[in-house]
Amino acid sequence: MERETGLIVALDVLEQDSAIQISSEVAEYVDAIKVGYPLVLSEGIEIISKLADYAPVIADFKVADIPNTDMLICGEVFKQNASGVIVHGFTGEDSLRTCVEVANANHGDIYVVSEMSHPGGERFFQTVAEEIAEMAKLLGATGVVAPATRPERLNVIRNAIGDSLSIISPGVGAQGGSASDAIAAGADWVIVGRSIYNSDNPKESAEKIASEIKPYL
Ligand code: NUP
Repeated sequence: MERETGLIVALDVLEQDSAIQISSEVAEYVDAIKVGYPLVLSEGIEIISKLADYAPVIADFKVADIPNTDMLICGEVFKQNASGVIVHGFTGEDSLRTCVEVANANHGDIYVVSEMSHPGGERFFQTVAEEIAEMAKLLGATGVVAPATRPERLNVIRNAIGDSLSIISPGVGAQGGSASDAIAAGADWVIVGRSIYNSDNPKESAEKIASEIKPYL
């Protein structure tokens, strides 16, 4: 994924019309569109290839299964023209290795969750976040997901992996994190959902966040 704006929009809306409308409005201010279970369960997996007309699509399925099942899931996602998939790392090396292999075969990206952004993410993830991030690096993942809600933790994760992996960072706006603080702490992209898709003017909101982070890129 090319970094131009440093912004990824998370489209957790439930209707295709709204997803397409918002995508067309914000396309010039985002480097990717992230979709997850809410939209895909509501409108079907084909929504991924439809949105790929507007920007690269990252499928946030937090894949977390045995290698064979992970292979099947990632294969279906890349068939839809997704550019990347978000997976979990706590399933261990064999599962993650399989996801990376499927991504490589499809010229796609794998992003591994290191520490989740919500308050509950502190309890279990914090003890293993760096180890998961290091494993992601060792196995050739594209990047990791780290919390904009805790820039100091994001920075610890950045230091653990160095500069060769990307960090994509959710938790900006609705969850309380700041876009520019996250980029300054080491994120390459921030992921923003509700603050864009629930705003009165998604285009203006995306433009505002893109201009806030521009000096930090
Ligand atoms: O740790 C994570 N936190 C998080 O919010 C990992 C994620 N993948 N996400 C996702 O990012 C979450 O599921 C949602 O799609 C998006 C953040 O949305 P919002 O809080 O900006 O609305």
